[in-house]
Amino acid sequence: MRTQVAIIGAGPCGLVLGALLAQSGIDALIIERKSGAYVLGRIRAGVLEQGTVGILESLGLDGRLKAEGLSHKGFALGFANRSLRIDLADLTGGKQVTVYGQTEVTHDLMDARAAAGLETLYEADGVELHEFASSKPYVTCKHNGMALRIDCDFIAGCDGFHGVARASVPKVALQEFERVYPFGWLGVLVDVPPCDPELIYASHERGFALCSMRSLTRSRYYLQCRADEDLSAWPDARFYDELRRRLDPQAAAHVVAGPSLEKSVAPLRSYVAEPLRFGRLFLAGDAAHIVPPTGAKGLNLAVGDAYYLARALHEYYREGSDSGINHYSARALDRIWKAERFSWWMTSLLHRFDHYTPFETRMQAAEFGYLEQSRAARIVLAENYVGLPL
Ligand code: RFL
Ligand code: PHB
Repeated sequence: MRTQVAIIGAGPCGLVLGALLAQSGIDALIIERKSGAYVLGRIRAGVLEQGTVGILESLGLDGRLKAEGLSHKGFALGFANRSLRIDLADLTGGKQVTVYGQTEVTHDLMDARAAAGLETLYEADGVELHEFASSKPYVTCKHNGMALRIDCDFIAGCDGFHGVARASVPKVALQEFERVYPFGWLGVLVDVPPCDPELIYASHERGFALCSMRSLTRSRYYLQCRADEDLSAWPDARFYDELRRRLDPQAAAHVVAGPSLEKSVAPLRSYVAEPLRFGRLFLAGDAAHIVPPTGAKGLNLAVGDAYYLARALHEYYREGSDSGINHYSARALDRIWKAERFSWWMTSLLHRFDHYTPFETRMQAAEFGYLEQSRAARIVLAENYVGLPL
């Protein structure tokens, strides 16, 4: 087989890249290890920045997003017994975020791709990347029991943190930056109305809690937990008890308990690989970087990378210029590091760290007090949360 761009991974990054390339008339084939149903079964992010919504709009993918997505103009930060509303719209000159699940974004992208007759190879086994240091890279895999070779001009590694693309790069060519946090998030998805119309990020001496949602009838709750937490130790009743203890009394009183549709533990990690280009291979999305979910940046960064990469490839194919592909890595990394900083800061402010000394705990309290007191500090938080410009 032959294509111009072989995209590894059909998560949001690979699917958005595929859609943007199709819009530029660039031929791409997506190669995904799992089935479509499996990809849609993963419950992940829920908050879209305005820039992400804009990209989906430009692809004509905003029908269901506009109808079913929830506009959020603010959220609450809880700290001990205090609560502070971050008025995003007021602090950013009218910007907001949209609550619309990653599952739904992925669904819309998959439907549009199928309707346009664009090809995705699902359940591709043993994907391998070859010769990307040369001008004739290719990808091999097994699909429906057949060995395939896909010749291409470029390979886009959009295959997530545990994918094959980054692992194919010689170690000496790659610089890695990492912080693994000593805790995880225990998440529950449940068909009950959210306890508050807006998200609540709550810092508590027992640990962090987040009240989020997917719709007006579906809630998503998280609790800070051990990184190796045993799910079987968390029947629903224990989860809701613990959640209520970590929230202010008013929010706690509004938590409606219900049977969990999904329950999982996600580890928290900050990670960046540099650079993002190796000859004719580009890394994008979680394949290139991970943020802890506290700032709601993971999905948005993945879409941002896809946007930069699509623009670079548009310049290459449509304008005959190498400039975009030469600058992709630096351009994307500049924005990635700022999102890394924000996600690390918000994680550090709101979680309980067992190794913190009383000094560091006081630093968290001082940071929160400063946010309460200073509009400038709240503006910094708000402009990062709604998303830095693309
Ligand atoms: P994805 O979504 O991981 O998609 C990568 C795709 O590549 C496929 N793949 C391969 N395909 C072919 N060959 C191989 N060898 C392959 N190896 C992997 C995978 O099957 C998959 O379909 O990466 P992408 O597209 O870059 O998108 C990134 C976002 O998914 C991610 O940043 C966020 O979901 C992160 N994240 C969260 N972000 C938030 O903002 N809020 C959250 O609540 C939140 N929860 C989460 C998360 C990430 C999690 N992971 C990665 C374990 C919860 C979890 C559990
Ligand atoms: C979610 O709804 O899953 C969610 C929302 C905000 C975050 C992280 C996760 O910061």
